[in-house]
Amino acid sequence: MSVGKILIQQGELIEGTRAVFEMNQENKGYDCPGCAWPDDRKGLKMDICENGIKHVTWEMTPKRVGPEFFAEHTVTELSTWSEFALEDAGRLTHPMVYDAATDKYKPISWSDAFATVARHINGLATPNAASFYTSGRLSNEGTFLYQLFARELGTNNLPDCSNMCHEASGRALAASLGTGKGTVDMDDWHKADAIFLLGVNAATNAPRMLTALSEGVKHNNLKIVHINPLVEAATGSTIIPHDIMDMLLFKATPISSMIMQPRIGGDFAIMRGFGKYLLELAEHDATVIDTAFIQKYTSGFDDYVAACRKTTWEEIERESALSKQEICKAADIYRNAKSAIIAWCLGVSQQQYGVSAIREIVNVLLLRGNLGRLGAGPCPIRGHSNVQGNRTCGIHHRPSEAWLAKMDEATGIRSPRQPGLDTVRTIEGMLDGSVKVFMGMGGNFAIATPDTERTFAGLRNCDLTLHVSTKLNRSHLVHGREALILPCLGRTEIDMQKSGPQKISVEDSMSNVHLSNGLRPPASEHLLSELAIIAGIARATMPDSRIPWEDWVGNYDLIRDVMANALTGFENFNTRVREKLGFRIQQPARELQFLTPTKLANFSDGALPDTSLPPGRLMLGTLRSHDQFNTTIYSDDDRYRGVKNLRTLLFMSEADMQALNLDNFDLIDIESFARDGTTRKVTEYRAVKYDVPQGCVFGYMPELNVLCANIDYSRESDQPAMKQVAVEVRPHKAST
Ligand SMILES: Nc1nc2c(c(=O)[nH]1)N[C@H]1C(S)=C(S)[C@@H](COP(=O)(O)OP(=O)(O)OC[C@H]3O[C@@H](n4cnc5c(=O)[nH]c(N)nc54)[C@H](O)[C@@H]3O)O[C@H]1N2
Ligand SMILES: Nc1nc2c(c(=O)[nH]1)N[C@H]1C(S)=C(S)[C@@H](COP(=O)(O)OP(=O)(O)OC[C@H]3O[C@@H](n4cnc5c(=O)[nH]c(N)nc54)[C@H](O)[C@@H]3O)O[C@H]1N2
Ligand SMILES: [Mo]
Repeated sequence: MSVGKILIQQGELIEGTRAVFEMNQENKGYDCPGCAWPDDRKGLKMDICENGIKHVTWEMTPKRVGPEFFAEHTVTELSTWSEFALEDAGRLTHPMVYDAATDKYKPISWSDAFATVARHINGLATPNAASFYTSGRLSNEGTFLYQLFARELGTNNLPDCSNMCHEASGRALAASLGTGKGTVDMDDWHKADAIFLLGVNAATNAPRMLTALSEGVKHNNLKIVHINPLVEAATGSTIIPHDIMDMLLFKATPISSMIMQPRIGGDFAIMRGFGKYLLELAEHDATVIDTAFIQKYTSGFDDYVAACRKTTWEEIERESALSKQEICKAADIYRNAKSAIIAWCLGVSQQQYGVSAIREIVNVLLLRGNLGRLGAGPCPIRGHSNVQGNRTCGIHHRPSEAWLAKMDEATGIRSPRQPGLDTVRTIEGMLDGSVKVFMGMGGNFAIATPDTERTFAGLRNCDLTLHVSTKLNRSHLVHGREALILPCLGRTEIDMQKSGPQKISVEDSMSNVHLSNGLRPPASEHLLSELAIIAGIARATMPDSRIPWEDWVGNYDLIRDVMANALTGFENFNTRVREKLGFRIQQPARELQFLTPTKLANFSDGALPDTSLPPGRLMLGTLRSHDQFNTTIYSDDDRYRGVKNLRTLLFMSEADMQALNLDNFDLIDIESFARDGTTRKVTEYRAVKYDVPQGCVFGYMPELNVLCANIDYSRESDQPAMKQVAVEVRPHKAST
């Protein structure tokens, strides 16, 4: 029913339905532009979900935002529109340039747009005064061109949405296992005896995961443990998102063995508790830990044992807000599983101690040799559909020497070695004037990032801001002295170049690379592909570039041939990506080869921090509703959480509401406290009673990014701690 409503709302009942049948097909249709969950590889003919359909039809809307639209609305007026209204206006059709005299965007030719960018970049004292952001939808081929352009220019300033997403996962896994990625694949999900899910709202953000979970329960007696301060929908039972019969009959499969509700940031403590308990048991029962595995493949075990001994149960109970008994009960499920997967998403990564928590997850896996064999291993759940491929193909502000050297050799450029700026530092750079040109390759930097007001000030302080986008969003309205909107083809559209229609490739959360093929006519004849836009800018900026940009854009196979030499794991790229299901990039850690300095898997032995707040303060976690994709808001409802028509809300425990004398839906003001002593505030939110632990409150991103101080990034990952913001809540006082 929900899907039907979306198709009707977008006026796409016929075409939308057809498009749904073209999605996620074995190398024929296009890859769903929603989340990065892998397609089921067992020949499933329709591996789709409600939210994927929303993302696709949102791109397919018949509405258009062309020169006439911009002639009618000043930027000042558009700034009063909601995020929903801006994107709902339709697809961008023409390249546009901001005209300060009229406060309107007006059309510009592609060649003039490229020349404008070139003029700004070539006028900079250093290429490091430009910063090139990516959102995780860009294809592998587009990514490769984008990083090549930035590096030929001479900068590693390649911030991306990953800096706010799974940076902590990449850092933790690299330190522990010598890989930035998870090691498991769908086979493992099907064969695991136990799966631990930490900090993910699967029913909304990776709905197709529910298929794997319910099949595991039905066929494999899978045990599932959910660890989340909020008891999310589909934690207890699920209806498989594409099983029409189950959907029609409302037939739910139970998918939970245990639900744990820790306080925010409690995952590190829970995992430490698992380790402590298992090590205690192991003193009397040799089967509890895999000593042979530990001896052969790991380093740092003794220090880890010492750290577990030193951590008291009191500390573990305080940090997790769970009892020892409950933690041991979950640890028993882990111990009794022959093979176990631990999976996590933003609830774990967007924390001050996210890296420590994820390393602790790996510690627990190593204890029982849950690595490098069927049904076992660590599994970060990635966000954007190609965010993992972006990293693989070079979006990294701190690339390794080995990666750069291989890429340089394959392309003939000489990359800069100085580390570049990430998202947090790009914002600071714009504010202090050291970053003068900002380019957004997709995404919505202005409001996806923390500290909305300071980020706005930073963007306004730039000489030039330019965005390659499909739809109008806030980042076009909060702009530099000069500003460009460059409209591009969407993933569902035919990408016609000199040598014919082109395909691009993406990498999912489990390292599978496969082709995506747009099948619909473009939204406008003036659109260019993202690759053509990058090439156009590159050529205009570097007329003497040694890269044959024009030839490459004429035939993406030529780009893939170079990528095959530049990227480990992409050998014979053009051939292998055309196989029925594409290919999986080899994962050395999965083969128990660890590219760490010790050549072993490293235990970590960090102390458990004390993250308790002074009295009166609450910990805020920002999250997504069911009806949004990051900054794209489809409606103000949050169906699974029972919310209608309200986004300015704060989910609070009954106890915290009582302490503040609040009734359900009372108006409140929320103030946040950054570590540098500054405060930030939102007013007239609504307190909504919800089953969350006392001391923890939750509300929606991107609205609450206003409260996230840029300075409060995690010192372990440099990632903004968007799920750990210290706040005070007060009844709203009407200003007099
Ligand atoms: N429909 C839809 N799908 C999406 C997206 C979308 O916006 N809409 N976004 C995509 C992107 S880019 C990403 S990164 C992913 C995000 O996927 P999620 O990580 O599921 O995203 P959030 O909505 O931020 O939810 C975080 C979850 O962590 C829980 N949590 C908060 N704090 C803690 C904690 O301290 N410990 C634990 N264990 N849990 C905690 C919250 O209750 C919530 O369930 O989804 C991707 N898929
Ligand atoms: N407080 C708080 N903040 C957060 C988070 C949080 O949990 N809490 N989560 C963070 C996370 S995990 C992420 S990933 C970021 C997301 O940050 P971003 O990736 O920057 O934001 P999106 O909302 O995904 O970007 C949406 C825009 O992308 C453009 N777009 C859509 N499709 C295409 C395409 O095919 N090509 C191009 N070029 N453009 C396209 C459209 O113009 C659309 O307006 O937000 C982060 N911000
Ligand atoms: Mo993300």
